[in-house]
Amino acid sequence: MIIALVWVTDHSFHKELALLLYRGGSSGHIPRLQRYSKKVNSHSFLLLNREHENDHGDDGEKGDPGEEGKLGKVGRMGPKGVKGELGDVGDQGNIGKTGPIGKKGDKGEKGLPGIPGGKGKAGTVCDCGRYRKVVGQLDISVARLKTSMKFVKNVIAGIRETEEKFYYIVQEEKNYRESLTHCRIRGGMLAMPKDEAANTLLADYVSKSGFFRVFIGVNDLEREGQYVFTDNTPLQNYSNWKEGEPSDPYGHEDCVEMLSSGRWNDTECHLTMYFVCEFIKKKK
Ligand SMILES: [Ca+2]
Ligand SMILES: [Ca+2]
Repeated sequence: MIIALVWVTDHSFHKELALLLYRGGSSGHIPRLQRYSKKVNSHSFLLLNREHENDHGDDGEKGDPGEEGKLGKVGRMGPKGVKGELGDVGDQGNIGKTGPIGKKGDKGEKGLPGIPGGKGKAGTVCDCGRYRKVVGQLDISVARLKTSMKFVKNVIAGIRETEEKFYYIVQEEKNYRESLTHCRIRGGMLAMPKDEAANTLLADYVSKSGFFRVFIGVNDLEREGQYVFTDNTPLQNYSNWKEGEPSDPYGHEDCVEMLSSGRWNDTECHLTMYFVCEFIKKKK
C-alpha cells in the first residue's frame, strides 16, 4: 500500500511529483525501496512504502471499533399472511337524525264525565233598596246633565248679549209656565225687555232666527190688565204692544209673546212655542 503525503501548489509541481513516483518504481507498483523525500521549491514531500519495508517496528495496538455503519436498503416485500381471527364487537353508534313528521292520527273516543265541583259559598243579603235609590238619583242627575249639555250646546250655537245680559232663544216648544221653569233652573229668567234697546235686540234676534213668535217674561196673571215682568216689576216706562193689543175679550190671554216685528201681544198661557231666556252677567 502506498501512502503519499503531498502538497500540490502549481502545475510545475505535478511534474516533480511524477518524477518522484517514477523514481520510487514503475507507475502503479512501487518496489521495496523504502522512503523517498523530495523538496520542491519550499514544499517537502514524503513517499512511503510500508508494504515492502523490511525494517518495520512492532505491531501497534488494536484500534478502537469503527463507527456504526449506515442503515441498509429496504428489503423486498414478504408473502401475504394468513387471515386473522374475528375481532370483538364494536361500541354502539350515535343516535340517527329525526325522521319527518307523520300524518295526523284518528280522533280518540270521548272520555268519561268528570267529578262534580264543590258547593259554592252562601250569598249575602243585598241592600237593594238603597242601591236602587242611588241608581235612581244617578239616572236623574245624568238626565239633567244631558239637558244642560244640550242647552249649552244650543247656547254656543247662537246667543245675543248686551253689557249686562245674555239672551238665548230656546228652540223647544213649551207653554208659558214650562218656559219660566226652563229658564229659572238654568239660572236665568224669561227675557224681560225693559227698554227699547233690549227690545230691538230681541226683535232682531227673533226675526233673524226665522221665528214668528216667542214667549217673553211679561204677564197679567195676578191681576187682569195689570202687566208685570216675571221679576214682579211693573211695566213703567216701556212697552211695545202691537196695535190693538193687549186685547183680552174673554179673559184668557194673560201671557205675552213677542212677534218677529218686535211688537207684543197678549196670548193664552197654555199655548206652546219657543221662548227667550235672559241671563245676567256676573259683575267682575
Ligand atoms: Ca189678560
Ligand atoms: Ca191678544
